[in-house]
Amino acid sequence: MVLQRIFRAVIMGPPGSGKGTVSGRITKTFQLKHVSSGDILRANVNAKTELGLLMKSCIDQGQLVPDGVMSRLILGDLRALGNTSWLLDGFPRTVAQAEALEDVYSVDTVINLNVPFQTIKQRLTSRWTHLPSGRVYNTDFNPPKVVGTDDVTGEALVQRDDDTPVTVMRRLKAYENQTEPVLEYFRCKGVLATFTGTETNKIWPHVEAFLHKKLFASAGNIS
Ligand code: G5P
Ligand code: MG
Repeated sequence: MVLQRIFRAVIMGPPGSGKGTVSGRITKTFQLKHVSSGDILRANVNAKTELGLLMKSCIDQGQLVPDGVMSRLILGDLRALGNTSWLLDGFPRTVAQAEALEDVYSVDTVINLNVPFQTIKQRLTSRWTHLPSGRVYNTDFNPPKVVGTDDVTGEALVQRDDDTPVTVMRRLKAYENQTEPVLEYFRCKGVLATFTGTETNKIWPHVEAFLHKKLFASAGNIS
């Protein structure tokens, strides 16, 4: 499907709610570029850039990276994309970040994955990640074809340093305190769409149908 106008979307939800998983399905189905703040930060940590070295302890402790650093990083990346339709995953995460984004871009829709915390805690300890691409696996839900190996590249999978039970609890607290107010911010703007459930495979058809409707109604398309 080729969109006739630029479409800008955000995906939100607590840590482990399936943002990365659903983003993968959205980008496969629709022509949106996936921009994940967590993937960008982890790429910096992995490459030992100055930013990565500075932010590693913050990420590993389950705390948010300072707003100014984050907004500069993501807005710079979005600018570099030019006139492209995108899906932002993990940003904005505070009201200050949402305001910084809205200063430059108007967001068409915000998909909110509302998954109970109890469901999430079990998932994250069995997550395996391919760092260069951000592809995620789960030993129960979507295991890789070969244990410990990315399906596409054959490269090694790793467990994230912030997926320990203690850090997951801190990340959930940070979400409650700093990110939940962003949902209200977007609700007031009339762009928030919430999808509730405990299984991605049951949530996904609703997200897909919603985006189809949104894109057909607002953008039209040519196949
Ligand atoms: P991230 O990288 O943005 P989080 O904590 O928001 O990290 P995370 O952990 O990446 O979110 P997700 O993307 O929502 O989770 O979930 P996922 O990876 O798709 O799915 C989680 C697991 O569940 C996977 O193993 C998946 O296979 C499995 N799964 C999915 N669906 C199902 C299902 O239906 N059933 C089962 N059984 N399993 C399923 O941010 C990381 C850190 O970076 C910094 C912060 O320090 C943050 O903590 N950061 C920022 N700081 C400030 N501002 C920002 N904007 C920041 N962005 C990042
Ligand atoms: Mg993610």
